[in-house]
Amino acid sequence: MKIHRIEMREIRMPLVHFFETSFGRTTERRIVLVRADADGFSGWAEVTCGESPFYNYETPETAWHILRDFLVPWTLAGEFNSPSELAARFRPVRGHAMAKAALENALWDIEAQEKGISLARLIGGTREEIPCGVSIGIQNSVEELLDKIARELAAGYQRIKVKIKPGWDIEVLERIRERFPRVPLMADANSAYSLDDLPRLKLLDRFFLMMVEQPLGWDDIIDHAKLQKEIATPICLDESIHTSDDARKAIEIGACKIINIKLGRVGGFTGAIAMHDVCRAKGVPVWCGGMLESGIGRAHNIALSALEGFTLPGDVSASKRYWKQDIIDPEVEVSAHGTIAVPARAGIGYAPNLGRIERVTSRKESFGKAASA
Ligand code: OSB
Ligand code: MG
Repeated sequence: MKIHRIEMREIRMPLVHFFETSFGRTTERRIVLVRADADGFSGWAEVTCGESPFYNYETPETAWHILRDFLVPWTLAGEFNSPSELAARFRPVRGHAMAKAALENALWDIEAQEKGISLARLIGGTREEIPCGVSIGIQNSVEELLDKIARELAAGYQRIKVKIKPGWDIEVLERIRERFPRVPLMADANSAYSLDDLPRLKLLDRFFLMMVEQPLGWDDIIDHAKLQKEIATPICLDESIHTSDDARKAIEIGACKIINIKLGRVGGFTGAIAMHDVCRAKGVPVWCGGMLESGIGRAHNIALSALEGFTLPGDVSASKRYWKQDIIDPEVEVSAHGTIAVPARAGIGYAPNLGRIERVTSRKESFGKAASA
């Protein structure tokens, strides 16, 4: 595969409802999209970082810089037998996994189109539909949160994840359990606690949560291992797991029982598949996390979730929960039993809506040569 042209663009799209975590509130997304052209095919992917360096250190601005000045020229300079070779080519750049993932994942889309198969099948995915949950942010009131949960359950979603932080945790979970005693429920703290909060974290065991996600430091596994010995609720790690080796170490020291795999955080499909394989060999279930993606990133998440080890419902849900109008056709829809059908069409299986993408673009830059034909 020889990439002859790469286009980067930034799009801006308001969320239909703000999304709030322990690190802040998002109302409008800024997303860097990458389009790579090779052999008559175009592959698309997105950088999944947030607008501010709060989930991790990447932002649209850092991704633009790293892509434009390093990753894009390196990609245009070579030929590849497989998209997985990009990971090795990108290794000199430390970190910046979300910038790397966008380019690598665009090449996976091209590879699937060249082979005439779906991206899900190309990476070894076997599922025809994936189980879906929703991640519900911190709301202005508990009543609003309870209403939202009721609506998502009525729509068919298989599990509810709520965001927690000090001041929005035990009392909120109590109210949720009062009204929904048996729904599959989990809580994500996005690193809002430390071991000093142990007495409070122990109270989580009252609620029979499926798991608590990343309660402690964003770069920690040691304290999570200490915490896991003190609580019955399974710990799921997100922020602190970047490589399959991180996953192996965390599992070996007992820092978690479940891992949330995000394509951006792990640098793309090559890293995600490796992490999935390590977890599977160790009997640790995984699920696919979300980063408020546009339809492009969402399509990649659906393909990843088709792998056998993704046994738990993920944070991959319908386009309309995020956008008035998504940038792909068709939009991602969820069935009444809380699943998304994995598309059988070649590549990511959804068509980027070029007119719509153009309308929401705020900047654009191209590299390499247009096709000569
Ligand atoms: O921790 O999983 C997280 C969104 C932004 C940053 C971090 C996280 C999230 C979500 C949203 O939980 C998941 C989604 O609906 O895309
Ligand atoms: Mg999380």
